[in-house]
Amino acid sequence: MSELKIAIQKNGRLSENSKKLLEECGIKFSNGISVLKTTARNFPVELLFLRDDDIPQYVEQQVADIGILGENVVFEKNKDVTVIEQLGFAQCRLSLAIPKEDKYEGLGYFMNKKIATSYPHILNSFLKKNKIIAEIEEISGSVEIAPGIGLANAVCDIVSSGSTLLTNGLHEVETILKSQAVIIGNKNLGPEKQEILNRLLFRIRAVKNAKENKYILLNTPESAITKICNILPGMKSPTIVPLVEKGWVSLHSVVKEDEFWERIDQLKAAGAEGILVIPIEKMIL
Ligand code: PRT
Ligand code: ZN
Repeated sequence: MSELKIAIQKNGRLSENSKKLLEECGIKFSNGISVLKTTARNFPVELLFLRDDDIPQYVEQQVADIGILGENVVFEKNKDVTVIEQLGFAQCRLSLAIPKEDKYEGLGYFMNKKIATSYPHILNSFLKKNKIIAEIEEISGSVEIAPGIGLANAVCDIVSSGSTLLTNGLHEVETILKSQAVIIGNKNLGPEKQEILNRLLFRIRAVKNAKENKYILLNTPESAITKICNILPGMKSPTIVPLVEKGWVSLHSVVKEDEFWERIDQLKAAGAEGILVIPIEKMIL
């Protein structure tokens, strides 16, 4: 039986989270001596360790069947691959930044300027779309120092906290794209590999759903049940278990992580007591 070949970043910001995600899906890897690839012990996948920049090309050429990398690199490389799933980690943005003492009144600032970047393709499309004529200076690393050493007037670079720009005397003026880690795939996977991929995606979604939700338990007087159920729609509808104390119940449900604090305030106001919030390990919808 063939294996699904998964390309992940060998060494960098995506490596740990990519491996962790597969491990959370219950996939165990043998610690082979090869630094290039390893096979899973309990699932038909093989891991290839590559530079992130090479992953789109290798997936296009089916050296790997799928790959995990940042959307920024997927768009920049512009290869014939499909984006299959967003993974939620390695969130960042590709932005334009200029010296902090410069006044900024819109994209016209960049007219006839020189912009340093490692993303010439994305930047070029962005400038074209906005009818800005500017020179693109392609550099492979330390883009943020370019204005300081007189190589360019501005930069187009990846930003996360913003502190790199700040320490280099730059300020962010435009966001070109928002990015996160994604799974890309070859467009011609055969039925056997597609079946393995479907099983893998089922597990990945269960892990993702679990992270995005919390299990919540609370005590409430029976009279407040309807009100509380409206605040907590849950997956289907909440579970209600009677308490020994008459007129009271324990109510169990699932709440989305990003709505969590807002819902808690509403629950307290509705009369809920003894609220417990528990992480969910896997969630199958
Ligand atoms: O060796 P290889 O080519 O595989 O790795 P790489 O050096 O090209 O990439 P790596 O490991 O640095 O990043 C991999 C991916 O992580 C990127 O393609 C993005 O999708 C994502 N990511 C998330 C980031 C950042 N956050 C990030 N902050 N990639 C880079 N940065 C850098 C940025 O270039 C800048 O220098 O961090 C600095 C900005 O960070 P803040 O927090 O100071 O704003
Ligand atoms: Zn890279």
